[in-house]
Amino acid sequence: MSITLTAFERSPDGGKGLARDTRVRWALEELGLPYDVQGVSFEALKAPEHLARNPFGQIPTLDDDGLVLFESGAIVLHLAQHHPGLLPADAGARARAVAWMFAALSSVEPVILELVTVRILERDRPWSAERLPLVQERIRARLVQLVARLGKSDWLDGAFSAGDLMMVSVLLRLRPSGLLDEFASLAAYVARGEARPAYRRAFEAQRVFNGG
Ligand code: GTB
Repeated sequence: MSITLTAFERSPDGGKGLARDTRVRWALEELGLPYDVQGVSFEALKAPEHLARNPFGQIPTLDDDGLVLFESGAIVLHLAQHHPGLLPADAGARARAVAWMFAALSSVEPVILELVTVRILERDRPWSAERLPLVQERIRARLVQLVARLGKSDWLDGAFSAGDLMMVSVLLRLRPSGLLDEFASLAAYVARGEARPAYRRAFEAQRVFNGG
């Protein structure tokens, strides 16, 4: 069995774990699967060899014994479906865990990415300052909903699952903004994820890889 993950040759975050290979590394560590990492330069991302792996010229991609996948969500789902540890055995609970993965990627991550867009990419636009509070309010609205659902539970639906792995990975992007700390139960939820030995191993591996 041979698994190769692609990651930035050197992540612009300098090893803070914000690039999306970290969530795949985390899944691989949770599942106890050995893997290699191939660093890809920004130039090589858009070259034919990598575009054959990912049509959008992005990382991460995964080569699992010749099966090449892109999209971090699809990669984590593939791994979780083929190895025990990240999806419950019960069919209903399994479907709900997958729903939480999709929720993280399509209902929570997009509003969080808007914050990156307005704060960094659109920083110099005249309307940027006016747009920022709107984006922050949209994020808060989602976080309030997550707080309500999480309640006093450790994880979103029973035992830790790929749904939590994805949700924690997405919420981590918020930490520098201070928004996460406005919601103590969510901050604690993210901290529980980060405290998992598999997350620590994944974080450390990407930190070393990126010279952080
Ligand atoms: N939907 C895809 C997935 O989930 O796999 C999105 C993949 C994606 O956005 N990949 C980014 C990429 O390859 C890296 S993770 N970008 C290069 C390009 O598009 O040319 C996004 C990212 C990049 C950098 C930081 N950082 O330095 O803080 C954080 C997150």
